[in-house]
Amino acid sequence: MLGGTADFYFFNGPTALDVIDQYTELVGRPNRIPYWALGFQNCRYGYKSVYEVNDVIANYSKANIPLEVAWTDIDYMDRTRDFTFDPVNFPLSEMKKQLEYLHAHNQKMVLMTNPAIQRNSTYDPYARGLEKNVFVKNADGSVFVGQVWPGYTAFPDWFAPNTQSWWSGELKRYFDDLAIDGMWIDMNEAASFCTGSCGSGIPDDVVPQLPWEANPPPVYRPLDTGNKILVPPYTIHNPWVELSNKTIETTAVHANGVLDYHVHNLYGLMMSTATRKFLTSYRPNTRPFLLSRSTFAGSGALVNHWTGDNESSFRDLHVSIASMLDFGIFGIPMVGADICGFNRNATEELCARWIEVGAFYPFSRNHNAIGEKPQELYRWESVAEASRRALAIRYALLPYFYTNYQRAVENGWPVARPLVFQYPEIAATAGNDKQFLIGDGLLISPVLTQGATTVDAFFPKGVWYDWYTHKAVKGENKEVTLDAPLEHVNVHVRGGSILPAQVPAMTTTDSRKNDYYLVVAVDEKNRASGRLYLDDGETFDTPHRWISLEYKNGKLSISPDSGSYNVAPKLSKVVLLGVDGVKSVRVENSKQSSAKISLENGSTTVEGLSIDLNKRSTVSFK
Ligand code: MIG
Repeated sequence: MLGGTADFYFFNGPTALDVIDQYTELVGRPNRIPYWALGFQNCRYGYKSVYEVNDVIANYSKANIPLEVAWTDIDYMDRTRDFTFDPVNFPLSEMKKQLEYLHAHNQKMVLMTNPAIQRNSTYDPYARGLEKNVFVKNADGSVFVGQVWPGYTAFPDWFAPNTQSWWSGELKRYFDDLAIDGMWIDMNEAASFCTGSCGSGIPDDVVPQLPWEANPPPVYRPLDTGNKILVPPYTIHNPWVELSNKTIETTAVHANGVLDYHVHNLYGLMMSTATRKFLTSYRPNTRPFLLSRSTFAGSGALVNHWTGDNESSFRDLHVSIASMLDFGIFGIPMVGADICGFNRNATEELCARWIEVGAFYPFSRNHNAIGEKPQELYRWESVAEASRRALAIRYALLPYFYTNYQRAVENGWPVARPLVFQYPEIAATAGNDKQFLIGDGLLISPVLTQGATTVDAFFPKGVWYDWYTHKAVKGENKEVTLDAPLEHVNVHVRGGSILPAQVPAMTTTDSRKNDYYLVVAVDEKNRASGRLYLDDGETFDTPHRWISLEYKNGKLSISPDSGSYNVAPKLSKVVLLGVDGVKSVRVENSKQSSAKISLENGSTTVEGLSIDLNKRSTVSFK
């Protein structure tokens, strides 16, 4: 922000979650995501062909690692132009086959789209855009020229009256070609390779050779310091010297003469609005999935976010936690960093440690830069094993993630939360950026340093149960050293919470068909509670149902509200953490004779139940 008039809003809480609730009430609640968006996703920049991506898809399944979404970066485009397909390496016919294959296996496809449009009169999206007068201009009325992947480019001006219909028209043609499941919008700051304008008077069809090599990094211009729009008196301490470096210039002009200077930061938000508008009109009752790099206050209502080009380093693995938590505060809870890191080569150890964190990012996607060593999760045995284990927890807890996401949609409450939200009175939690909670019941304590095989994890007061062993850790507001061999991530359930789960499968669609189970973790008073939210996970006007879960005095009450969504799979298992010595189980008034009870490390697992979740029921444990 460079100055101007600011309106301030104060949110009085009193809790952190209240503040986010109040803030998102103002700027817009997070968008509803399709259920599949919670699955694990794979991407990279630099896949050479559709066939290579086919192999990647097959290799995930061979390695028994769940893959929900196959992403392709700008590589699929013909000379990196939007809405086109490389006829040799990514021919449309083969992309269609890939999409069919994915859909037949309950998997999805997401592709990238950039805002910058190649200036080439034979490129129809540009020609149609010129005709409809949709591009950002220079002060003299000519089209503002930047440079992105396809060479010299024009930028859609989202303020111009015809831009929405033009953009929707281009996207419709593209979707009619290939009915992809979601969109990835990038470079929408908007990024450009020039320092501000690439120059005026460049004729339309001059196509510089394709990126980087032919176009060395921009030379700094002599600054016209007298021009307060180009060189404002209060700058943002841009380390690259000039404010308009590598972006649309502040002197560029939008519709009605609005200077870019005043609206620069809205570019990604407005592109998000226009793109979402298309998606909801193209598929009216389907929740779109949209991922954007540039966001602004209110973006969460439209899009989801990844944290941009990080580096394959332990430092950036660590930083990713704070970034994720920040975006929860900003009202964009569906967020994650590039798993295993984008720039630079990931090592086996780093990648294993990263999926152990990334399996719990609300948005969980491995992404790599062009030219870096492959880092798909099956590339190393230890990474594959770490992935299978961590993703098995994620997939088991999909109902819990989804329930928490619905809390975000209704109240803004982030899915991934810092410990301090839950324990504001414990000062030591305030600076903790090494652990995080999913909802209020699951604590992730990952390894973030190279070579470590233990982790010092902070446990707030209360009782915590190890996900795997069920053993209790007594929280004493101090750190406890936990074993953390390479393929293992420490995950604890907070005593007092009930986590709804489902037997995990290889896709979210298949997981949704499996039996439910509950992880009931009792507190010192032998009590626990939780909720489960259910709907079809796809449409806007779906019926839904909230189910309250409560455990006390040895009784588990399952109380669905009057919602009309009916869930088919039954509740077949209850895991009681911190409850020992159970000898018999009774469901309502009928004897559940087939129930099998097993005891381990102070926990009780009851299997063989068949409880209808659409009806109120109680289960008593004696
Ligand atoms: O690096 O499209 O942040 O995720 O792979 C410049 C290529 C352009 C930046 C994105 C990154 C993506 C890449 N893009």
